[in-house]
Amino acid sequence: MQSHTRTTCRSCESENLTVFLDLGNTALADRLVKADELNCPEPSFPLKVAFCADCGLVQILETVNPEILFADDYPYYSSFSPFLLQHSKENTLDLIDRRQLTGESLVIELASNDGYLLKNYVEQGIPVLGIDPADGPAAAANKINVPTRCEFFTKELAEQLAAEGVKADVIHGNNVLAHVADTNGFVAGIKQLLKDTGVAVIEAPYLKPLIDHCEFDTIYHEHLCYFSVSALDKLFRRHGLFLNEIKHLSIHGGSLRLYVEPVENVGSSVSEALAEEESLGMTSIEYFEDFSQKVDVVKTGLTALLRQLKEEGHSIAAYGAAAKGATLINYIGIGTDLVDFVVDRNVHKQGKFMPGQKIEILPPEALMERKPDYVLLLAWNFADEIREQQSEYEAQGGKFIKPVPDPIIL
Ligand code: DWN
Repeated sequence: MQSHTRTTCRSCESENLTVFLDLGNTALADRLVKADELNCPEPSFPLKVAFCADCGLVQILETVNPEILFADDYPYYSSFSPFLLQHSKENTLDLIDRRQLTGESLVIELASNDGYLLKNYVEQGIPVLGIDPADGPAAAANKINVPTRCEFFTKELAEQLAAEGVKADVIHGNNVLAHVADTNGFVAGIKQLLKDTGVAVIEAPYLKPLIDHCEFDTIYHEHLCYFSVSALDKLFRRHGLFLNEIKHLSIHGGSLRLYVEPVENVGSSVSEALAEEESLGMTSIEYFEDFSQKVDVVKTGLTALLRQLKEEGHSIAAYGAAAKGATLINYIGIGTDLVDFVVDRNVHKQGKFMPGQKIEILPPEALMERKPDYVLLLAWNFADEIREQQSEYEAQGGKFIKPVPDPIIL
């Protein structure tokens, strides 16, 4: 099965779904094209976004086979972002203190990637277990002594581990809850694997900034769900878990860190967010009805800006072979007629080509070698970090373009 189109909600199984955005048939955002595949047909799948009137979950309707999305050759390695490494270290040190973790504790991370987060516990002598289906990142984690099982986390795996006496004091799950095809099974697995005194600490992009800042490029086939606090609250309660605390994070364009426990102890951070979403109307379709028009305003504005720069004789490159970058260039139609190349620090991406538009991916050094007049920030969520890193490029007159929420030259 390459993909399946749902007609019911991923969380509550309701049929009361309304599509409010259609990004068309789209290439897979993290399926970078190899040089010897440039003339081969590229798989693409529908990318429609719907709202569930019964539980409020925003979701895409197409489920692409996870084996295609995440298994072999998955190019995303978390450790290529120094900001993300620091962000994760602070999170782990805070939890070691809050939960008084010791050598008798166990920390499990779901979608543990290359060990970027669990390594902080290993350094403190706290036992860990990583679970990630992508063979490259899992192998990289095992190489730095972060014990990692290269497989998908499922309710069945949770039951198997629990039967072996494996129970976690802390379960991490960063940028994974939105990715799993079996949303309910995944949450039920967390419940199965968590000690009664344990906590699941989950990070996921937050729906509110996505809509407020028109971050439509963060929509791609890996991201099946786009979470509001109210939709998350209903999802966890369905499985005897309680969303007791949230923290708002700036990472990835605006995320939530969720603290989920088997005991109900809902704090003000959650009750305030639920009240705000209710008052804003995020629990009804009207909140989303003009989003499609907002997206087309960005499409028109960015296309006009890039075309004007090209007509003025300027050269344009892009920074960040990000999944979000694939959505942006493919929905808007930004090809090699406008952008000469993309740069990215991830060596696993260099030498390949962007999905759909097939723009070549080079190391960041190409910016100083080729000195494009403008660089489109496809990884706009790391703008500060990238501009600091590329300060010499800007000092010599290079300019960055931020595509969302409004296309601007920085
Ligand atoms: O959910 C997901 C998010 C968290 O990460 C995954 N499904 C896929 C991925 O999405 P993305 O590729 O849009 O995420 P990033 O982390 O915004 O991508 C940034 C890209 O930019 C990476 O390819 C790394 C690269 N990069 C770089 O070249 N130089 C990043 C930084 C910070 C840099 O300095």
